Amino acid sequence: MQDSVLASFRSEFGASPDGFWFAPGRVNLIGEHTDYNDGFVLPMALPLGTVAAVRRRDDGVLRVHSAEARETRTITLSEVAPGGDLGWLSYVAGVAWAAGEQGLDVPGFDISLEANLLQGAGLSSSASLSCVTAKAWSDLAEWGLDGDAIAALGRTAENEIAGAPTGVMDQLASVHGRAGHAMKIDTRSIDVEQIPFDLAAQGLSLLVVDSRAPHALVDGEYAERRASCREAALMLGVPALRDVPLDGLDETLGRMKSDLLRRRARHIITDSARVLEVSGLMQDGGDVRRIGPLLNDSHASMRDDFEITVPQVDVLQEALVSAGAHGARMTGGGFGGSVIALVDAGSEDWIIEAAHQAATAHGYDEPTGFVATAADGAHRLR
Ligand code: GAF
Repeated sequence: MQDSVLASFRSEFGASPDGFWFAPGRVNLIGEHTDYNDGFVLPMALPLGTVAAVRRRDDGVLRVHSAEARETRTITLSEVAPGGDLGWLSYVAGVAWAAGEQGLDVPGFDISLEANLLQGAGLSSSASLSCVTAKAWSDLAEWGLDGDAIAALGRTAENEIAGAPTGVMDQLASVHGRAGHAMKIDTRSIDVEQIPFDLAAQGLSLLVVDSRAPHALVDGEYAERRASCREAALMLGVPALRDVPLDGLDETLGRMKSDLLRRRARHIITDSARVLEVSGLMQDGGDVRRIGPLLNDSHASMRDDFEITVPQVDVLQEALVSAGAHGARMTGGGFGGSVIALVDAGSEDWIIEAAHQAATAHGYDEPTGFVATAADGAHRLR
């Protein structure tokens, strides 16, 4: 991608960039929607993401070329503010606004962007965009930010300027990713623990299968889940659902008046607990296949209690498990997106083929799949 990004930078801006940066997307192994409930998550960064060629300028102007959007847009940084409607540009310009709020001096930049991560696949293409921007600018404008601060700029851009009320998992994963590792993240303390995740050594692979289901109503549904979780925490008298103990959970939830909020809370509390169980199994050196049933439980919890899956995704998950996956679950925010599956190395092709057949038998779009490996987080390429 670096060559084509360089070519478009030169043709759009008539000069050479100061450097090239990359930030990845992610898959989350388990712990979904737990990040805005102060809970635990277990993502890993992908080798796929966004490459940016960037040159500093000093007139408070931002020019951005996006290969994906096939356009170049120009904006004066002082005009960026919450409540606007910048579309894809908000994930870039929003970083400038977030940095300004932190008292950082934002000089202006020319950027050319190219991504090899599909939008809408639930693999955090937007976090890779905001984080590559924040990382490049921190280096070029000498802000000297650490990983947590870069992730925070990306999240503020998404929350305040793009208007997506996300938690912080995706940005932390995009920044802190490490090859061969998954990250157990405590989203309350922002403690990131790197956990070795070498599937090949155990004869295993992690498949990512994109359902290609359209993301209808994503923003509204996501915000609605956040609101339900807040309401459930209030009802239970805790600062966040993370604070509800797993011991005696049925009894605790039984006291709730609303069945809907009870189910929402049960998903968050049990999925956060599953993160601890899965990371414990990954760390004890035993057979990683043992995490399979927990992946399936997590999917059932998202389907039945949190209600963030769609039929296309449920069909895929079932097909993957029936074809021999040790476990499978939807990954990411939901309402479409991708399913991950833990499979034996060598079985990838026929398991993906089984997923194709199941999807087409239901009249759904043909899913696309790839084998995921854990890669490094945001960094300068050259
Ligand atoms: C999306 C959000 F951006 C994350 O913060 C997280 O809540 C995730 O959905 C669900 O776990 O990716």
